Amino acid sequence: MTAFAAVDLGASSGRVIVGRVVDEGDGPRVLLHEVNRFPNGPVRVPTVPGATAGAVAGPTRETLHWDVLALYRGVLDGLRAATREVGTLAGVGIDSWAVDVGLLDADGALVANPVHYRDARTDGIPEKVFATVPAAELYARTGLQVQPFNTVFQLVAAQGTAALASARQALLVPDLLGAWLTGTAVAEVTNASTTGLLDATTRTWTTDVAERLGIDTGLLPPLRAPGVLLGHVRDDVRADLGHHAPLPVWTVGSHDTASAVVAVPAASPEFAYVSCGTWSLVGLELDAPVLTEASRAANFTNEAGVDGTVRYLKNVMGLWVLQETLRTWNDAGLPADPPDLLAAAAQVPALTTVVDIDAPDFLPPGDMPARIAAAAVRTGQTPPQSQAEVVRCILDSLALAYRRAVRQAADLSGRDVQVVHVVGGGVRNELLCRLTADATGLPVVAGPVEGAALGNVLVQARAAGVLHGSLADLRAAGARGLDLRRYEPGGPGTPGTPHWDAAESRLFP
Ligand code: ADP
Ligand code: LRH
Repeated sequence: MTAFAAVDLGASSGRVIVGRVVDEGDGPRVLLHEVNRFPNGPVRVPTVPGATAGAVAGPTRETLHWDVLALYRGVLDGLRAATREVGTLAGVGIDSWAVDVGLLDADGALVANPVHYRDARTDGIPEKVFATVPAAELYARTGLQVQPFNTVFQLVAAQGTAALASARQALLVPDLLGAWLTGTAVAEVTNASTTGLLDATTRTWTTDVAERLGIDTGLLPPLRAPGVLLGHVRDDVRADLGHHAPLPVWTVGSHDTASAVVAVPAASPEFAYVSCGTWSLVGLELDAPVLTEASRAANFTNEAGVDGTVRYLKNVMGLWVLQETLRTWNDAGLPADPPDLLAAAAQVPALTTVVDIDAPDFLPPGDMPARIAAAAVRTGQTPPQSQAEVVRCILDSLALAYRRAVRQAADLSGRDVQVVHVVGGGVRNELLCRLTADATGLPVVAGPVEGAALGNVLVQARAAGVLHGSLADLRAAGARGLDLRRYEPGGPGTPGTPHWDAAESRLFP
């Protein structure tokens, strides 16, 4: 038995999970055990006018940040617990949400808490960037979807700030934590592919694009593939963890979605996936990027996967909308118990109200029920009235968006899709899984819940020489330990695929 620690930082919680690779004669499999979970989310922090002595007080601004030090503490606590549990770990791997960076100054110190990708500082920035580097040119090079939060837009938005002026290196969140553990600063390539500054074909930095945009290319660290040794945990940290043997840190698919896709328990290549957590990432695994104009118009992204694969996918707004709805109700003193609300939503007639869940209105934190009502009115529908109707509207709208994304991905790439795999926390939402099967007209296989952690462990285990072979071999090892659930179109409480055709043509004429 060999054990690894997977650090997986999602937008709503961080976790440290021990993955044991065991083989009882029927082939290797991975057993996951969570040893620490800690909350994560945006923190709104104001600037203080006149923070510099003698400065003219400017208007107060508020910025959404991540509390990265609390996350680091959660990681260290988790690694300590993992060490207590298994004695000696064969490695640590770190993955997190994409795009956001911590800036380090010339002393290597963190300049400020990383800004959260839902902050409004990038409003209007994509248009400004496209005036210098046209959108079509950027897509042809990077293959990346346009989201206001792409790192390239964040760095342009930060131009002129004191923080960026003092920065010498920009580290994506998993790379920042990896650097704190080992002292080695790199950019792991799957996550680097979400910056908008990585060439989708050569997988090298597009330094020429950065220079045209006035971005200091010195900020960009050396690139590393997933599945290599980053370094060893520094002695002082290791002593603090109580880990006596040298502790390697392996690069993994450090973009959580890249790790989640590794863990998709697909038996054949004709699969689509929904990596279903705070976001829903819906798409296909390809051998080469799709850089066509039609793909750009549909805003599909070509992110780097493990073993040179391409994650050809669309960002669907995801369970974030439900999370923020529950938070809004909770703050207002209304009932906000997820199991009760999901049970009530299952009784609401399907497709009564559907909204374009990917509309930019749903990106920032806030009152989602009010935004849903406004979206319903804009499209000539009656807003959902009861809490159950609001929840049902969110789930129907998500399933409709999954259906569109799966079909578009298949059309744009010329690939056939026979099954949809759902991985991530959304696996626990049975109603959403049923609706997804019905909307797509395809069987859904749900599991694993901790997809990113499983993919993280699989890649570490191969790097450490404990597992061997191709991505398909890793998937087979990952699948062996799983309890998967299958949903067919036309399941209980679903309207039948033709009703989704009608709803789609109504909402997206
Ligand atoms: P992330 O990694 O982005 O933080 P997760 O993969 O942990 O997200 O998924 C979180 C989501 O999973 C929650 O927003 C919630 O909607 C869903 N979820 C988690 N547990 C349950 C449950 N028991 N029933 C229904 N949904 C659940
Ligand atoms: C999901 C995710 C997604 C990105 C978003 C910023 O956690 O990494 O793939 O687009 O966060």
